[in-house]
Amino acid sequence: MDAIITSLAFAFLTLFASPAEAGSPFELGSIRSANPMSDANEWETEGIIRRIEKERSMITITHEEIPGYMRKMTMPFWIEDPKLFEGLEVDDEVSFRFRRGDKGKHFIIRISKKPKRSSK
Ligand SMILES: [Cu+2]
Repeated sequence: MDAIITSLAFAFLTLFASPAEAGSPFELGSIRSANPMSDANEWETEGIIRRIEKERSMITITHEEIPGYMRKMTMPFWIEDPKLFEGLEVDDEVSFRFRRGDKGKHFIIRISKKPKRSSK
């Protein structure tokens, strides 16, 4: 009999304990707020390659306007992963994603050629 009461009591404890543990929304909230700027430092845009300098890990691109960040301009970007240079040539139209790093340098994290358009 004692054993039955004990297991019943345990079952009740488990039942009532579980909802209390469902406080995970708070954990989710803190995970989100721990990194509120995760996307604020990255942008996606398109442009035309003007210069490629592998030895300096740099590539100069005339990029389109980036709303809320930059007007259309020609500027250098840094490339940390040399693989990203593969297949790129001056005058290529590209779409790319970059992040702002230390000292205002902009690092390309993904870049791909746009399909060549037929002559306008
Ligand atoms: Cu710019």
